[in-house]
Amino acid sequence: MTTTSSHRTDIDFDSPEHQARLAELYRDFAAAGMAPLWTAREELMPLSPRPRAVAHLWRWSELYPLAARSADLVPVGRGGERRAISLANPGLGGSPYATPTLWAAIQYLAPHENAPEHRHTQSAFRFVLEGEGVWTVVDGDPVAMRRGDLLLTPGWCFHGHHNVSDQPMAWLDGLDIPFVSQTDQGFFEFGPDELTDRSVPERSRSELLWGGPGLTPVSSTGARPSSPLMAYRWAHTDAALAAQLELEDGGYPGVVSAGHAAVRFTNPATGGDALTTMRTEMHRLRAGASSLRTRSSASSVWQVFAGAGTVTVGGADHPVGRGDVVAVPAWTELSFRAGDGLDLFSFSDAPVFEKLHLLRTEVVA
Ligand code: 1HN
Repeated sequence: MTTTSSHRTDIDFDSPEHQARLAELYRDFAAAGMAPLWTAREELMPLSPRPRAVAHLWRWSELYPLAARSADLVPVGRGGERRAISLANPGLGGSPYATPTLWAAIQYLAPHENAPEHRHTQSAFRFVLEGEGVWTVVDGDPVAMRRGDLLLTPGWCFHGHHNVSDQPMAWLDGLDIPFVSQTDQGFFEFGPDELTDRSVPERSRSELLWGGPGLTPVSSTGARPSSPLMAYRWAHTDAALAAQLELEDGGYPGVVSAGHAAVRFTNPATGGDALTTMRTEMHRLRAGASSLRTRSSASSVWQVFAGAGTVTVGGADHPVGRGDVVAVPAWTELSFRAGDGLDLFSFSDAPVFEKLHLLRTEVVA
C-alpha cells in the first residue's frame, strides 16, 4: 500500500528517480533495524482478526492408534517427561500448536508406567475420554483419572502420573504452552524421579476439602487465582447438564439456544475460571438441537465426549463423533448440531483476553 501526501504537490511520486530513492530508503531502513508502518498497516492492524491458524479436525480413530504405536517404540521417563503427541494446526507453519495460544495433545500411558514429577509455569488440564487406572499426583495429592473427569494442574504445581492398572490409558492434555512460550514466560523444574505418593485414594485431598457445591472449607486460607479443586467429576458435570436441560428456556435465554446446556469449570473460591489462562467448559445438545452460531476473539479447541453430530466451522460442515477434536481459530463462526445427542468438552484462551479487556464474543445472526 502507498500513501501520497496532499501537501507535497512538488513531488512526482511516480518518477523513476523517486522510485529509486524510495527503494534505497527501504534498504537503509532494513539495515538500521527499522520498518515503516505504511507498507504494513493492514497486516499490523486488520479491521478484524485474520488468524493464521485454520479450522481443523483430528479424528480420534487416527489419534489413538498412532499414540498407541508410540508406546511400543518410545519409553516414558526423565528428559522427555511425557508421551504426549500434540495436535499441530496446519496453518501455523509446523509449530506444534492447535491455535496460537493453545496446546492440545493426546497423552498415552501404558500399563504400570510412570511419568516423573516436574513443574512448570504453564497451566495444564487433562480431560478423560475413556478408561481409568491412572492417578495424577498434584503437589503430593493423588487424583484419580476416570472417564469424563477434568483434572487440573495449575501452573507451578508439581505433578506426575502413574498407571496402576493392566490397561493403557490415553487422554486429552490442554496447556497454555504457546502463549507462555511466545511471551517468554516459561520456567521448568524437575522433581524427584519417583512419585512422592503412590497411593490410590478414591478421592483426592482437594476433593475432600472442596466436595460440596457452594460449600467452602472454613479452614481455607483465602482464594488463589487458580482452583483449589483438582478434579471435576463426570457424575457432577453430567447431573448439572441434565438438570439445565429440564429448563425449557435454557435458563438464560439469548446466551444458549433451546436444547443446549452448558457449564463452565470454575474456581469454587472465586467463581472465576478454574485455570488462569484457559477456560474449560462442557456442553450438551439434546437430540436434534443446534447451538447458536457464534464467533469469539478467543481461539478454542473442542472434543466430542459422547454422541455424534455436525460441527459447522468457518462455513464448512463436518460430521463428528466420539473423541474427534476441532480447532477453532479466533473470529471464526462456529455452531454444532446434534444427531442423537452431543456432549462436547471445550477449552479456550478467553480468560487471558478477558483480563486484558480484549475479548469480543458475538452471536452471528
Ligand atoms: C506436561 O507436563 C504434561 O504433565 C503434558 O502430563 C504435556 C507438554 C509439554 C511440557 C510439559 C503432563 C506437556 C507437559
